Amino acid sequence: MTDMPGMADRAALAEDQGSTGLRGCDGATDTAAARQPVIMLIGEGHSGKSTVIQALTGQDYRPRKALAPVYFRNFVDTPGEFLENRRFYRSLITASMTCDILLFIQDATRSSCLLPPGFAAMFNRVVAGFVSKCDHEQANIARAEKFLRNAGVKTILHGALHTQGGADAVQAHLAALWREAGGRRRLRLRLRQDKPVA
Ligand SMILES: Nc1nc2c(ncn2[C@@H]2O[C@H](COP(=O)(O)OP(=O)(O)OP(=O)(O)O)[C@@H](O)[C@H]2O)c(=O)[nH]1
Ligand SMILES: [Mg+2]
Repeated sequence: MTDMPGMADRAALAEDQGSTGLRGCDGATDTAAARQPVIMLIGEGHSGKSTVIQALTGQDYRPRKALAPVYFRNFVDTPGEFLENRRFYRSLITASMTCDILLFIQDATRSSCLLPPGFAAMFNRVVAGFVSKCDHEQANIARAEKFLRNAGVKTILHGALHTQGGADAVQAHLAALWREAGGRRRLRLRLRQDKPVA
């Protein structure tokens, strides 16, 4: 069991939280509110999902390409294929049941969007958006935000993740979303021994 992907990280996080581990919740129930939130990333292939996890956890996160959600610390990384093929939407919905916040990722350099209109309404969870690759010379942030809003996203998180200040801003925004959803435990995406990003 211990060499299953993500198991060691979940155990480490659970130990750090002083809880019995990550569990799914239905809204912010008492048990759920008292622990760290689980954040699921949804976005097309190469949109920057894994980079977001790397930046926010300060870890060299390198998932293997797999057609399954990957659990890492507070995060659930999903394959781009889950968005690219509507047959997999059910898998996204199922995976979201164990999560508290969904983060839709839209690549600012892309002139198209795979998130269907009103997609956020399919999930009974807090949904936020994040525009990736804002630093890219071909980035069009306004266009990416429009795509996210068209997908039903009301809150869009901002922050240049390659800087410590940007990562902190995104973490603060996620923490605010978690508090609004009823979470009582302070959001902490890095474990005590983690080093900050350069
Ligand atoms: N310039 C720039 N490049 C980025 C940014 N975020 C991600 N990238 C690059 O985009 C590519 C894809 O990033 P990933 O994080 O692997 O994307 P992903 O969504 O996890 O991709 P899949 O797992 O294949 O679905 C990598 O080469 C990253 O270095 C960003 O904010 N700015
Ligand atoms: Mg990835």
